[in-house]
Amino acid sequence: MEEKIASLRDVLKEADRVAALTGAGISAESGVPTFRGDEGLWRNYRATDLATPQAFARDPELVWEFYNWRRELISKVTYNPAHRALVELERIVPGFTLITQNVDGLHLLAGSRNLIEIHGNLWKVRCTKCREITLDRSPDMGTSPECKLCGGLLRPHVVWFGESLDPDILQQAIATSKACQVMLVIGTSSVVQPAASLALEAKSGGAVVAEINLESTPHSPFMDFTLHGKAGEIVPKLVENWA
Ligand code: BJW
Ligand code: ZN
Repeated sequence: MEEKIASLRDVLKEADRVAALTGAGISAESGVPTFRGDEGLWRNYRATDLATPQAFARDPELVWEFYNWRRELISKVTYNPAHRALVELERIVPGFTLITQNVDGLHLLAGSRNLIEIHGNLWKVRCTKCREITLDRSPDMGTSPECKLCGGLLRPHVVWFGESLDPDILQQAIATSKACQVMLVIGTSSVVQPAASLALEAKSGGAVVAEINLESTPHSPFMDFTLHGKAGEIVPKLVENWA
C-alpha cells in the first residue's frame, strides 16, 4: 500500500491538471452517513420516498423532515483530514479542480475553492415558484418553508433522482474530467449517473485514474490505481513529503 501511495504521489507531482471526484465516503469519517451499504441512508429510507421530485410533490413535509434531520446532523460535524488534504492539493497543484457529488458543504468549509458541486448543496434552498436560490444554514427549516420574495414553497437545492443536473455545471465537470491528467475518485460507489461516467471521461481522455475506497466498485477494473482503505488515512498521505 505504501508503495502504491508513493507511486501515485509521483504521478501527481508530474501533473499540472488534476481533478478529484468525491462521494459520500469522504465525509463518512466526519460522521455523515453514506447512501448505500450496511450503514447507508437508503437502508432505512427509500430513496424514491424522499429523493425524487415525485416524493416532494406527494409529501413535501415528509421530504423536509428528512432534510431537516440531515441539516441538524451535518451542522454538528466538520471536515476531516481527507477534505483538508484536498485543500492542500489545490494549493500545490496549479490546475486542481474538485468535483463533488456531496451536498454536505464540507469541502467548502474545509477551504476548497475550485469546487464544482454537481448535486447541489444542502444549505441552499430554491423557490418552487420564482426559482430564487438562497443560502439558509438553519438546522431546522420547518416542514413548509416559504420564499421570502413570493411566498412559494421552498425545496432543497439538490439534485434528486430523475432530475437533470444543471447543464452548465455538468458541462464544467465533463470538460474538467476530459482535460485532467490525473483523476482521484474518492469514496463513491460509482453507480449514480451521470457522475460516475466522469471517471470514464477522464480515462478516455488519457488521464491516470485512481480510486480510493473501502471496497471495490464497478469502476475498479479500469482504474490505474486502486487504494483500498479510509479516505481520511490515504488522501493525506498523497500530499505528504511533496517537496
Ligand atoms: C469510503 C469510506 C471511507 C465509505 N473512505 N471510502 C444511466 C444508467 C442508469 C440509470 C441512470 C442513467 N442516467 C440516469 C440514471 C438515473 C439515475 C441513476 O444514476 N440511477 C442509478 C442509481 C441506477 N440518475 C439520475 O436520476 C440523475 N439524473 C439524471 O441523469 O438526469 C437525466 C435524466 C432525467 C430523467 C430520466 C433519466 C435521466 C440524478 C442523480 C441525482 C443523485 N442524487 C443523490 C441525492 C442528492 C441529494 C441528497 O443528498 O439528498 O445524490 S442520490 C445519492 O447518490 C447522492 C449522491 O451524491 C449519489 C452518489 O452516492 P455516493 O456519493 O457514491 O455514495 P454511496 O453511499 O453510494 O457510496 C459511498 C462509497 O464510499 C462506497 O463505495 C463506500 O465503500 C465508500 N466509503 N466510507 C473511503 N471512510
Ligand atoms: Zn419565490
